[in-house]
Amino acid sequence: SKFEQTYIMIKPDGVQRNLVGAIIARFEQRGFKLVALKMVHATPEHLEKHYEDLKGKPFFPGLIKYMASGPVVAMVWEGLDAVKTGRSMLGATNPLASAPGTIRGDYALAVGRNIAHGSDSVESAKKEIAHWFPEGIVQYRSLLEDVIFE
Ligand code: DAT
Ligand code: MG
Repeated sequence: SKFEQTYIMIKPDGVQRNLVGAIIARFEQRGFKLVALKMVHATPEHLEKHYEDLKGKPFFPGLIKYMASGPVVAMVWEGLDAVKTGRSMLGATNPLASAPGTIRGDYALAVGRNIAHGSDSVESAKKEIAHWFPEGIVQYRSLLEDVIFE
């Protein structure tokens, strides 16, 4: 649906490397609508919940430490197939396999420092949006809707 939403998060390394503007610009230019945005220095507990499916993986403690090391930029982007297209814009989890032209393929080298997160399904997007934006998100009509969609 053209109102599908995905949770995109710029990780602490993306913030430190001043990539916030570049990443936001990619989503804006692709045609997505920004519906939520904030900077958060998340607690380990909050991040453990976000990554609960990965609990038990050998890299889990390091992942939580890295994600809690500084602020992240939490965003919700809306548009046609936002979840899948968001993932393809991010590139593969391991930057070694991320194509040039993707966010990870252009800006990252190491799997444990891969710049940004994107929801992997509509169902996890809903969970992640509720987890990061319990206060709710705004609703507004994009004036570009009739130009960007059929
Ligand atoms: P993705 O972020 O592409 O959805 P994921 O959900 O499988 O990937 O893993 C979450 C994050 O955990 C990933 O962005 C980076 C880190 N990670 C995944 N696999 C890893 C590994 N083998 N070594 C180190 N970090 C890893
Ligand atoms: Mg994931």
